[in-house]
Amino acid sequence: MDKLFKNLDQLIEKYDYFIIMAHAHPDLDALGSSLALYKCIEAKNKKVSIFLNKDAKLDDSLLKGVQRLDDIDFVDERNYKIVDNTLLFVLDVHSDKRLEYPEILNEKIDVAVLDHHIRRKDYIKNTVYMYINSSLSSMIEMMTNYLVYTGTEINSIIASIMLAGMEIDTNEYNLKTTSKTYLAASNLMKYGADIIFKQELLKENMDEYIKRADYIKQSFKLNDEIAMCVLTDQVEQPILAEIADDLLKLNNVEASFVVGRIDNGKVGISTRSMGKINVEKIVSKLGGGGSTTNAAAQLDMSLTEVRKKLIQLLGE
Ligand SMILES: [Mn+2]
Repeated sequence: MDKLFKNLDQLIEKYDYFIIMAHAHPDLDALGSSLALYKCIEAKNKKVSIFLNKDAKLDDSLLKGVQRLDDIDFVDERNYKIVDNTLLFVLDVHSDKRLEYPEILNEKIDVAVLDHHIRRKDYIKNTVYMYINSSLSSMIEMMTNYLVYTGTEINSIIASIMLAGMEIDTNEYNLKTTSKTYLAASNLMKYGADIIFKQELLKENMDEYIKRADYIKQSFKLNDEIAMCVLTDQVEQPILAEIADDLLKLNNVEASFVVGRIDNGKVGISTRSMGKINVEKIVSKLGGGGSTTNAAAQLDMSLTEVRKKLIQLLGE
């Protein structure tokens, strides 16, 4: 990754002011990696802001983190300013539609993209720099390495946020986790990550937990290996993914398929696999995508139709 870091050093050298922006509905990987990049830029005596609407309805864990940060310059759509020689760093996302504030791309501004998601067709065009490495566990793994490379120090609050973010993105060190991921975690501990604060950040709402447990109770096995859950309530797509993750933790589940109506009026599918069953292959037949062990789709069909179609595909 040294080549990437050399490029980042050169980019930071070239511009005077930086805005860091991640995806809409930011998570701890988005925030944690933004904070690390912020500190690296600041250490080079350059001006930098993180674009995050602190008044927007933020995820609980994100709010707990943001509240503990005092020396970070946050901007949002109401007060951000673009000066001469500004670079927009886009982190943890590379599709224009998924940006926290896509309208910023209409400004005359240079854009650099750093991401760890599988490359999509609707990536941001005309960037001055783009680095996408979907084999990386998280943006935090990338940015922890950049902290080490540049010798930049961070405080215990940021280190804890980063450790929590990496734990979420790897699904507790199960997904895309390599020896380098653990090395990054070890480095975050060296920076003073606090295990208690990290646990605070990862605590979840009891009602949401019970609701998810209810859905899991309604799940059924399609055969010896596949678990399925069909949600009758309308939910947000991340809930489908969380249930799919939970089902995969159970004995004799090689793959999990979760289907439910989501907020945009479509029917969402979230799938997870231990590796033996290629869920991407199945979901791609319905217009979705992802990786062999983690894939999703959104369809303009009724819940019953999707369920039927999916069971039929799984039967093949
Ligand atoms: Mn991420």
